[in-house]
Amino acid sequence: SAPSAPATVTDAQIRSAAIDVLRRNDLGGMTAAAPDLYPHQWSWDAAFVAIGLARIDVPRAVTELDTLLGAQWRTGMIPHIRFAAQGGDYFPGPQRWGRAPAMPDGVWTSGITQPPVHAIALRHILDRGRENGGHDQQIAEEFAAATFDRWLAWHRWLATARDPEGVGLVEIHHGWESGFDNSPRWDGPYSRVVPGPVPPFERRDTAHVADLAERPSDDEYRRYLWLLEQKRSVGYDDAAILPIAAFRVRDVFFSAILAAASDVLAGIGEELGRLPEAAELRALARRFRAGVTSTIDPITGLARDQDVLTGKWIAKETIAGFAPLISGGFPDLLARQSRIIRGRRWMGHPGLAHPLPSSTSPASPDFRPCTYWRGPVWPFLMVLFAWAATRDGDLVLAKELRGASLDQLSDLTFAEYYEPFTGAPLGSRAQSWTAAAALEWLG
Ligand code: 9YW
Repeated sequence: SAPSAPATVTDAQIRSAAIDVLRRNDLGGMTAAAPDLYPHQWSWDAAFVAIGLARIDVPRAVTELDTLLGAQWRTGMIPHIRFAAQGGDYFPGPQRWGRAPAMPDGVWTSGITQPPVHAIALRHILDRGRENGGHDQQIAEEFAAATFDRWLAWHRWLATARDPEGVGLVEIHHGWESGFDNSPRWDGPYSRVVPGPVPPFERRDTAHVADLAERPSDDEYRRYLWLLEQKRSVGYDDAAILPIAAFRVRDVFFSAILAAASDVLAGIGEELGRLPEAAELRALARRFRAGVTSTIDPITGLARDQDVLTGKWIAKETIAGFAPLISGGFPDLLARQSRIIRGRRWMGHPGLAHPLPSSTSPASPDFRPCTYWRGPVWPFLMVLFAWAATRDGDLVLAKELRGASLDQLSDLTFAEYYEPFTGAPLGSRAQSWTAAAALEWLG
């Protein structure tokens, strides 16, 4: 497959192709994460989609987040999937997840969560609305004021239900909650999951991709489904799952996002005059930033996850190791991480088609160039890293990420993920958050 597009592709062509992808994936009030593979709204995808939409249509960006909020559980949790009413073909679908007491009436969702990037998207919407002024500004500001308490409830739920001991790290109960489904980070914890009986299943993802080596194996899938059954067996109750969960991992990257997003939401709270809540969010940001910092491996300089069930650190060489670049932290830590990510095990690896950090280091024994979260480059993550780098004044890193990512996206496939060495598009094509990334880069 062709790694790079002809040099004649212009920014205007990238923009119009990206807009086209988002239009085609628009199901009404929500954007399908991908046209065939993921025909529903995914939580963290929706946030990145909103960032991209805010560049072209502020009211539509607001709608994206509003629809997602319609799926928020009574506990405050935002579920990882809001199923489209028209029921696109996806497994595990709404029947497999079932209903839970905390699920909103009349809405079908999954029963697990995903990283809380939403406040960052809300900030982007506000900024774009204010740049445009007029109706866009009014809609964005009204939305922020009207929904502040719901985002606050979301952050509070994560800080309590998912950090019951107050260590400053969010625990996840399923690899899917991380958004890094089959990352080598989860190999150890999954290897200790002994799946109980799982109702028969037929996967759908494998029908949509050409090469099965790009997807998780059936054995991995059985464990994924067992964790779902465990959650379902307790009605998705946050306390009842803790003593029985076969997978409990403190996810450092998720925690870093919570830290960053809590600071952003605090800033919005301050603008709204919600000072006690803003102070609470600042304290959350500090707590989770400190949690992230506490995981650093002194030898490698990378952040680590922790398996709650064994108490052990998980030290895999994945992009999640750069969690401090997302959460922010001490200047010397950020400078060290910026050096590492631009070094030869990452962006500076000599074999890369584009100098971008891959999901797993090409220098790691766990690296698989075509397999999902075990190696390929995920464009939406580049936007998150560049946003955080800009926040922390690392403009060189932000600029390098933007340039290389735009080169990659000029193949106009807007693939779900890319082979790092050849630059070949992999997984789904016309993936919404990839198109959104292009729009954000183009400004
Ligand atoms: C799945 C939708 C989702 C992303 C995840 C990614 C993948 C597969 O696709 O998950 O079936 O949920 O790992 O981060 O949100 O794009």
